[in-house]
Amino acid sequence: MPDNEIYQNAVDLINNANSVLLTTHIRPDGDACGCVRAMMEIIRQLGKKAQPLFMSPLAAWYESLFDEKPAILGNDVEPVQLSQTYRDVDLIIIVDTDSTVQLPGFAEWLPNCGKKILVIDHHITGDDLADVKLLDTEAAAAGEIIFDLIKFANWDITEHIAESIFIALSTDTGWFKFGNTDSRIFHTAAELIDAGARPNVIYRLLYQSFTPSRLYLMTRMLDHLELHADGRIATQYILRKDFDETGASGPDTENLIDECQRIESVEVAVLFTELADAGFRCSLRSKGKVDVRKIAQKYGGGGHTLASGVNLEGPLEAAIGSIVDEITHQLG
Ligand SMILES: [Mn+2]
Repeated sequence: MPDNEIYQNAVDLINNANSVLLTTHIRPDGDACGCVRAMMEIIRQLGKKAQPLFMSPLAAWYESLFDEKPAILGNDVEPVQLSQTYRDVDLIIIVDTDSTVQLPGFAEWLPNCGKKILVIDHHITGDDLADVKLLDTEAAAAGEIIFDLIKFANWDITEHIAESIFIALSTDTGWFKFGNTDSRIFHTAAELIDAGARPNVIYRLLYQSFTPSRLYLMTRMLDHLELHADGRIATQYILRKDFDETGASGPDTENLIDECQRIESVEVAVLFTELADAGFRCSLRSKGKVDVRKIAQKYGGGGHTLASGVNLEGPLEAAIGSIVDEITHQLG
């Protein structure tokens, strides 16, 4: 845990604020959405105004956590309108990232926005966007840091807050099965259950709420599965036409990459998703032997040792070839 002084600085920033804007990285996952929702509740509970702004659309199962559809940059608010739209905001809280490339159209506004900035993050890499940064790289999820902050500040953990943080913890650990699943996360989870989080309800929301379109998208992806390097690397891809023909959307790809990890020989799973404008989003997952963050970083991306992502230009065959070469190199 970082030292108490930084936690106190974060509490002071929040106590001194009247109106808070909350955001997180593009393609928000469960940790990102759970943290935004938890912090929103905390701030409203303190009698202050809190509003979320996301960099890209939320998956339906995360959107359902919010009473009102949260604003999306580029859809509901244009980057040039940020100063005007959020003129009464005096504090910006950014969760689960401290990286400019993860906040496209938003990060550029920060240096001259004239507002205090609090970052709550557990990633090793960062761009020093904050006045105060709560960084805990040992935390399995940013939600763990928010939990520590709430306890430090003695704020109430309502059922909603417990549920939101439980979503953050459970998704960043792949429902408590990735290598980052430590005793701390189970202690935290236990406290959240005591505070009202219902694991069975959350499990159903997260993992048993597919639309038929999403399942059809998964079958398309599995049709494109290919094994390399004696079955140690699995590559898959999803093209724009797969989205169009199945009726699925971008957020529907979440976690689909993990399916092929059921194959015993697979050490690294890679999913290429064709982007609407150009190129591919390449997501990487490792069972432990390969540090996939290094590979993502080499091409300008980032993430964790076991889960990372990077945008690559096409053509697809060339992108697959480069990534497979990088992984093969590390596998030795
Ligand atoms: Mn996270």
